[in-house]
Amino acid sequence: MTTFLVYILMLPFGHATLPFVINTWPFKDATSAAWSVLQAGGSILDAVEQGCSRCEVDQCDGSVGFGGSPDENGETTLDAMIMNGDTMEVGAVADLRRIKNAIGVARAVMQHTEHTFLVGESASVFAENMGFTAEDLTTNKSLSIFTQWLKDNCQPNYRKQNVLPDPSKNCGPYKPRAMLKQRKSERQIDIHAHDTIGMIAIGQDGHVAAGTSTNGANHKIPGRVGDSSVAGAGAYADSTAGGAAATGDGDVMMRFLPSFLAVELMRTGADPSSACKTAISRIKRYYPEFFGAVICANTTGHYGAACNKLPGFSKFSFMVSDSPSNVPLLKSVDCF
Ligand code: SD4
Repeated sequence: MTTFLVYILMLPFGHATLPFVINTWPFKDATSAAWSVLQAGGSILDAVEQGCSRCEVDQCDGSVGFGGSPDENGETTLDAMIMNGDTMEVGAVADLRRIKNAIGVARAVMQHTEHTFLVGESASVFAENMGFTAEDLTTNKSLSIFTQWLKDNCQPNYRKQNVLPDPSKNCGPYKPRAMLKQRKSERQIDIHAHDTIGMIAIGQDGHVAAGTSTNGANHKIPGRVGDSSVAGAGAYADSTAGGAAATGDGDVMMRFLPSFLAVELMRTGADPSSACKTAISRIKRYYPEFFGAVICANTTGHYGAACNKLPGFSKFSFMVSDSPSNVPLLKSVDCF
């Protein structure tokens, strides 16, 4: 009986008619934007790019696009990635400065270079040369988040306790403190500060594309690259198996390549829900309190999601759109 109940709670895994779009969080305008591309006969890569772009313009939840997650210097920097599951090409950018359309730059990396991943200042110069507009990503909101953080003595931050001055009470600059036993960090993760858009589009013929866009983590250390821009971590697409995308505490999640793992599990026959669940379980084993969720979809239209249950995070919402629905449908899964 217990087993049966648990099984019910782990559902839904759903089924959509091809083509369809699925994305993390209730970012329905992004779903609509991607869906419109597919409806108009556009490519799955265009759908993913347009869907994620929409979130960048809308500054979804403040954690995608400009004006969110100021780093330790108060600057917003962006991470994004796009993957073609037919050719296994990837375009990615991280620590992108001054350019709002990060997923567009990621697409340009894929389309116009033999590289996979450009970062930092040089990625911004590349973007400018490709015709993207350089502008300030700071807004009044990101400035006030930053100012408040400075007033709070730079709390919380991402430093371990083995630096000086004591990072739990002081701002930097920090230097290493020799031979100190590490205390576990008591950093409080604000789950609302982690809402990457991760999107998978599956075409009529079962071809898969996936992508992500985010401004990363509030008060990150300048130079930090999150999971979203890393293929296999933030998202993965393989038209012979399926697609997956992740959201959450990227510093932890990227160590486990959860999107790659989920796609590989689907390749060996796992249904999308259990593939997502195994990817979460793998991380949980080492970091039981990590914040994160994964969405998974296979080439026959089945999809699912899983998330790690935490106080204040017991359900994870995501969006799906296909032709029978024709509007983005809000789905959710119980975390475990
Ligand atoms: C990161 N995973 O940079 C991203 C942030 C995020 O939901 O919110 N994901 O860690």
